[in-house]
Amino acid sequence: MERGQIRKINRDVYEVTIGEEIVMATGRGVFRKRKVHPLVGDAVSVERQGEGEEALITEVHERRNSLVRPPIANVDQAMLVFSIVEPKMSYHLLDRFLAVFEYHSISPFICLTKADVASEEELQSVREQMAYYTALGYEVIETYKGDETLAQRLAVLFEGKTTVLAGQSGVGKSTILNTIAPQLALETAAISTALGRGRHTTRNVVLNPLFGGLVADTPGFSSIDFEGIEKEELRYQFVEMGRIGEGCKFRGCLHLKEPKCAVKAAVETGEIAPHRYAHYEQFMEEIMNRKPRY
Ligand SMILES: Nc1nc2c(ncn2[C@@H]2O[C@H](COP(=O)(O)OP(=O)(O)OP(=O)(O)O)[C@@H](O)[C@H]2O)c(=O)[nH]1
Ligand SMILES: [Mg+2]
Ligand SMILES: [Zn+2]
Repeated sequence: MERGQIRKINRDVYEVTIGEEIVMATGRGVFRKRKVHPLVGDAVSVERQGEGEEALITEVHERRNSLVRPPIANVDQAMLVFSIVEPKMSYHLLDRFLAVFEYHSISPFICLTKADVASEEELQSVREQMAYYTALGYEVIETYKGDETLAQRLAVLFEGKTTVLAGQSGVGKSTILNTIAPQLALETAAISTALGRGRHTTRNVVLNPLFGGLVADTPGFSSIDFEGIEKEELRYQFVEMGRIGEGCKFRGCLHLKEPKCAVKAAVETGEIAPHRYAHYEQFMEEIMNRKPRY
């Protein structure tokens, strides 16, 4: 029995690295019955079979964390990729990503792309907004096509960690990885103007060794649900609310309609950005209206 890690999945075949070696493997038959779904990032036990045969994954080890979208396990941090121009920057999606990754204890940071094709106004507006997120403690980096300083800047952030890229199709996730690691030669494609959205060029989640850590390129996605986040938990995923909410009159204050709410007072003074609070209210409503899963 050997231990390895799943780096890529193609239908029912798992690419597992065992030390320096890459081995193709399939899952045990009982996985299906027991609803075990191995994910990229999973630590697994592998049993080699005869010559020319695929190895067998016999066990999926306990996960530190896992996501449904993108499907991946055991990650340390997420690089949330947003394009300033096309697709347009969405603060709703940014706050959604931040809440979900915070909930899973996956440290998020923000990477803005396409600064080369943004207008002065667009750049100024996004930088103003980002000052708020920087103050919350989130690292924000900006990049553009052919950015020669990017590798150096990301090496520091990626070193020794497992990082997942997250963002809409067409924001430039694969382009970033090609810029900092041309040997990966990932496929990229221009956004289809007919549809006004990306084309989902990247089809699989793949973990690539990079800068002494691992980085996962992922297919683009433009929504992520709050599966697992309860209405009492959401407030702690907005980092400023967790802190300011300690001043609320009621211990269990959800910062909605309760009297003497420190969070609502902070929205009034502008200490909490109104758009952040509006997103909190929207996400709360979504969670409260969620159908129970039986
Ligand atoms: N001008 C400019 N174009 C960029 C930049 N980053 C990416 N692009 C272009 O945007 C298009 C989409 O880039 P991709 O890297 O394929 O996007 P992706 O996020 O990997 O998309 P999916 O794989 O579909 O999720 C390509 O035509 C890139 O050349 C940038 O910083 N500036
Ligand atoms: Mg891609
Ligand atoms: Zn409150």
